[in-house]
Amino acid sequence: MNRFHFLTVAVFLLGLNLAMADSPLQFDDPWSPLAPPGRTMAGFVTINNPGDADIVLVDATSRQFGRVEIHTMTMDDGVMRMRRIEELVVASGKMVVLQPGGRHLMLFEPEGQFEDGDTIDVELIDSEGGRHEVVLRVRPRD
Ligand SMILES: [Cu+2]
Repeated sequence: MNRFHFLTVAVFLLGLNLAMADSPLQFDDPWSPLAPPGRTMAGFVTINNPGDADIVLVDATSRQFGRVEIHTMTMDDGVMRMRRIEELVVASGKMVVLQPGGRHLMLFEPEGQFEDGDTIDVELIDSEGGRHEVVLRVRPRD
C-alpha cells in the first residue's frame, strides 16, 4: 500500500469512527447516588434530543455492572413499585428526566466499589442499535 492509499484508508476509518460515536442526545447532570458496597445502584440524568428523529431507548449496559435496566416507578395501592420499561422514547425536540422517585437507570451487580467522585460508564442502546454513551458521576444523595 503506498502512502496515499494508507492516508485515504486512515481518513475513511476516522470518519466511520466519528459517525458511530455521534449521538444526537445531550445528557445533563448524569449522576448516581452513593450506595453501600455490593448494592444495586441507580442512575439519573436529564436527556435532551435536539435531533430531527425520535430516539427510542430499549436497553442499557455498563462494563462496571452485571446488568442495567431502564425502570419506571408507579404508585400501586399506595405503594411505590418499580418495573422495567422496554421503551423510553426521547422525542425529537423533547426532554426526558430520569430522577429520584421517577424513571431511572437500575444498575445491578456492581463489579467493584464506588466512592464519591467515581464515574460509571453507561451505554444506552436505541431501537436502531445505536449506542449513546453517558458517564454518571457518583455522589451522595442530596
Ligand atoms: Cu429500579
